[in-house]
Amino acid sequence: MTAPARRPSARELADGLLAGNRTLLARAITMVESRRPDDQAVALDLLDLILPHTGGSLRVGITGAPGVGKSSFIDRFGANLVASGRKLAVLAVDPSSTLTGGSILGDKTRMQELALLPQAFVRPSPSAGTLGGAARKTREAMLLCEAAGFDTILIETVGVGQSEAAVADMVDLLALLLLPAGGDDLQGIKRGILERADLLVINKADGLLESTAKRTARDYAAALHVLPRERNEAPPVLLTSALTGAGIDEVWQTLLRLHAEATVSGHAEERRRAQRERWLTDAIATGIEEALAAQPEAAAAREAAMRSVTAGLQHPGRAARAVVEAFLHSGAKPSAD
Ligand SMILES: Nc1nc2c(ncn2[C@@H]2O[C@H](COP(=O)(O)OP(=O)(O)O)[C@@H](O)[C@H]2O)c(=O)[nH]1
Ligand SMILES: [Mg+2]
Repeated sequence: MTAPARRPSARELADGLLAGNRTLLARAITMVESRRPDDQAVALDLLDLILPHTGGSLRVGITGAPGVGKSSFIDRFGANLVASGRKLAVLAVDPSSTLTGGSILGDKTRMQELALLPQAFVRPSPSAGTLGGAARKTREAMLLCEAAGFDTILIETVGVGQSEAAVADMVDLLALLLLPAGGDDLQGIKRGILERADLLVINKADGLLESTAKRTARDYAAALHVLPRERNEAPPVLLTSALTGAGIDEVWQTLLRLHAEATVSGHAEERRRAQRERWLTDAIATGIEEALAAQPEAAAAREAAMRSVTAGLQHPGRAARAVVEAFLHSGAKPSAD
């Protein structure tokens, strides 16, 4: 029996990944995703060390319904980026992929081309137990990839519920992939995500579906014009085929143009600032939540409150007050990390 590998220190991980060591990058991401308190302590130190080397990449979210072709698209798109000299990291957050036993088997095979390239790094993120399937630590993983020298980060997320909103909160640009189909009803796509997408891509615009795809693009373009948006401009609608590669390069050119415009207008920096703010707010809420759960009296008070609120005996505001009181008077201390 071989002894388990010694846990690397934050310094070793930082030095290794700053030097571009991919094995240590992978271990660092595992460390950051770990729920073990000793791992979390190392992860926080590691993030302190690498922080000055982060923020320099273009961060792009790729979202859309299962089967729309996100992984296939990323494989093609990513190969093009690498060919043009970019260093690409792909973080795949796809609960449907993890169903097959904790690994992203389906995507791994679909990102065959990319996975073989030394300039690309493909990493599935476990999404179990997180809000809407967005990985709990995708933001941290993204910073680690940046510190390791990747200048382009793609985050694949399945377009369900809150996961796409969570991803929109961590990227510079969000591309929404759609299928060629009756655009009349907007395919049941929620308005929320249409309002947040910077770019719409009708994928599978090939073979028999090509003319349908064109019509779908027109329908969306028309619908987007009447949709209220944060910024004034409606997002571009493009056609691609991940099968033939058609339109893939135009997606990249469009993303670069949108990013250049957002940089000039100040919108890009404003978006990152708002994202850091949201991240801190989330981290504080998570920290308090964990501290509360770890404190027996407060946890018991919460259970009692939950029972009386769900039974309709107390209104949530009053019950919450009791939980907070129990917590504050419990002398709870945040865990040492
Ligand atoms: N005809 C056609 N099929 C595609 C295209 N892109 C993906 N597919 C197929 O659609 C299926 C789902 O693709 P996948 O990339 O796994 O979708 P994801 O779930 O969104 O990641 C696979 O069988 C792909 O081969 C495309 O552009 N054209
Ligand atoms: Mg996929």
